[in-house]
Amino acid sequence: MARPKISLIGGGQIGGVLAQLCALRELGDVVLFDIVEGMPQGKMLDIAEVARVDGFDVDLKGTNSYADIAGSNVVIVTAGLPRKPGMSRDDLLGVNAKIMSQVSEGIKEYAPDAFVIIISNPLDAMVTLCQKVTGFPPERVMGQAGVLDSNRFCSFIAWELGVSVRDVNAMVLGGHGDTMVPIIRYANVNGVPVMEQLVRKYGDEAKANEVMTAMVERTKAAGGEVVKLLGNGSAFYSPASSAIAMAEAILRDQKRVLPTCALLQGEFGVDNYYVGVPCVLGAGGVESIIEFSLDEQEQALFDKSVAAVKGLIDELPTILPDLA
Ligand code: A3D
Repeated sequence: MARPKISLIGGGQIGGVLAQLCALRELGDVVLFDIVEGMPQGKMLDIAEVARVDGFDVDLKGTNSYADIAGSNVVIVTAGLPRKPGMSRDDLLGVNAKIMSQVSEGIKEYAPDAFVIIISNPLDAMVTLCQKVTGFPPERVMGQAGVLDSNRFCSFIAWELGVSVRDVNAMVLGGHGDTMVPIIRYANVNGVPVMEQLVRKYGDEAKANEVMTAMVERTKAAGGEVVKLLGNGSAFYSPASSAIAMAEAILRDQKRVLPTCALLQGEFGVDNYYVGVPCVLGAGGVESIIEFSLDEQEQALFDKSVAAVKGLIDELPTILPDLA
């Protein structure tokens, strides 16, 4: 039986890690596309030449031609500029919208049956644009942000409580920007509420709230924290691993419940906008959206985050006048 095929559009920092992870997990044959000549070919040769040590049997190809992505089951897009220290993700809209438009045309022409996972920023706007240009059904076009944002939140909780991060469950909803919404109420350690653990640890509700607020704020600013430390470029290991979890859920029909940037059609009171919500990912892509009641404060924060995404979407026709 033929192996699945995964194409990675953008062979930069995240693209290279994605390619290596696909190979290590034997998710399928991998094509790495970039406009820079030689670079994707070099990266794929480098990874392929250690297959014996790592023990994988998949074909790896670097390319500058969209024709090579034909027959892809999954396409993951990282093409576009990353931010520099001091920049917000939204500052990338103008330049990355033009790149995403070209990339989406390539996917539409050469991989018309693929599931597409976008990583390029500003995430929610780039996913919206890709869906519009490809015209693919919304369950086949989604964005990675929530898996990473939620993992960051879980990591901070685990470090604070001194427990394994594998036992922490906490989610971040909304747009992938400064207005993202970490959900405190359902954060738990194997079912035990995190807030209760913090109150027990500090013996004081006010201090527990202060510690939680600091973790929420750190989560919202976590991408920028890495950008500042790196000095050049943004996080790349963590977004790659997060997108691989999504791709694997689809390719192996795992029905994983992962925070995904998906098209809302009435869910959470939002009509026709892409934002991050818990979704079931399986062989059908975004198979369903898991809706639940937000309290008044959470809904207000979620609405604010959706409004920020809408603001970016409204700017797209100015950048791309041909966009219907
Ligand atoms: P980088 O290492 O610069 O790689 C981007 C690649 O895109 C480069 O190799 C470019 O040559 C390539 N590229 C540029 N234009 C095109 C084009 N028209 N067609 C194909 N390839 C092109 O960046 P990176 O890998 O660090 O980041 C990629 C994107 O992911 C950026 O927009 C980041 O902001 C974004 N990002 C998202 C997250 C999320 O969690 C959503 C996290 C971190 C970074």
